[in-house]
Amino acid sequence: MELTWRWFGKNDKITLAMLRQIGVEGIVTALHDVPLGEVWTREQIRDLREYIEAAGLRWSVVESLPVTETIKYGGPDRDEQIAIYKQSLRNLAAEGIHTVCYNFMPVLDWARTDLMHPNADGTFNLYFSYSEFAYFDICILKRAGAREEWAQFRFPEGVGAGRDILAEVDELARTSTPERDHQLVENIVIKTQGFVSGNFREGDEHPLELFHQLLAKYKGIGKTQLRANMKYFLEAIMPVCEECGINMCVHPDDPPIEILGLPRIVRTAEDIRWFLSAVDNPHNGLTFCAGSLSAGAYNDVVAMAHEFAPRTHFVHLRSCHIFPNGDFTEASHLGGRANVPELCRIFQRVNPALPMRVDHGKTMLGDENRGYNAGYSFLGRAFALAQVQGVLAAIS
Ligand code: DNO
Repeated sequence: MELTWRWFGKNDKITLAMLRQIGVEGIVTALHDVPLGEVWTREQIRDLREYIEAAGLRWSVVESLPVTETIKYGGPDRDEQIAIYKQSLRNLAAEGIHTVCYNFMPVLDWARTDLMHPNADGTFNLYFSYSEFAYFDICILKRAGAREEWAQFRFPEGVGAGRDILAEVDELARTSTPERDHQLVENIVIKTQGFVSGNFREGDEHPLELFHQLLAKYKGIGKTQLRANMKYFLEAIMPVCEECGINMCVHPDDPPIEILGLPRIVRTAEDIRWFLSAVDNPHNGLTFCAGSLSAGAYNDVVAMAHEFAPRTHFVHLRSCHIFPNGDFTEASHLGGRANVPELCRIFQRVNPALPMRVDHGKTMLGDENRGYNAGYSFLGRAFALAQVQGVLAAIS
């Protein structure tokens, strides 16, 4: 596989020169400064591509070209937004970039409740607690109907047996402080979303109001409608992808559960089968995010890799550990549920040129003081990359 790295542009504290030193070959990035819904111009793309190439690297994958909410909920201006999307795809292809990652998660991109969960060895990982997320939903966001929905919530078979989420939420409500509430909002809305989604930004003063406005757009939209909207989008862009040789690869929902009363449609093998066959075109493919998929107790990640490798255009290597109570954390890249070594074997065999990035990494050895984006440490990711390089060497 091609060894790539997610880099956040010219202001990233991690420089391209540093990445050369650890064996990175390709860069995964986006035009992070272009506001949501605007065309990525050829000039802007060329400028960044040349910057990357001047450092001896190549721009391998776009992550992400954002699909605006109106396309997801099917708003009145979605065709306009799709036309803009197509133009950005044409411009990317004209500059030689042919792999485009995106997601179809409504409102919230990825979700975690704790970004600095301490491990016994002194490192830190990302963590998702169901009760803290439910507490955010019910007591901080105060979403209408949230308590009733959480009362109905069932963990997948094998985890979370006997857990009473509402009792835990009430206990959190009793013991929480304004500082802890603030931290939870920072974790769920600002620090995880700010650098990836474009819906929320560092410094937003009223993130919860914005949250409510976005949630309101999805009133009455369930799984069937969201699927129809994804199909509409994919059918509209496929002719451009064929003409320009662009491979689209949707990122799975992270975590692969329905949250905030919103449908999520890229969670399971059945979901992936659905969108691949609904628009059965080789340019319509998957970002195989082993981390996101392994956070779902019902997902057999290795079996999914066997099944979906032929339509996988980009791989994220990472692995989650699910605790008996259902919460999950991000495990070592050689541990957890995903079985990264076996995934490397599968993808390496199907397509040795497939771009792969190690996804997230522990925060370790001083990463914590450097102000990196959540999950995107330098030493933690470099360590994981070295582990994967070793696995790949052993395989070949
Ligand atoms: C988080 C990421 C996601 C991902 C987007 C792709 O670390 O995996 O933000 O980049 O969902 O569109």
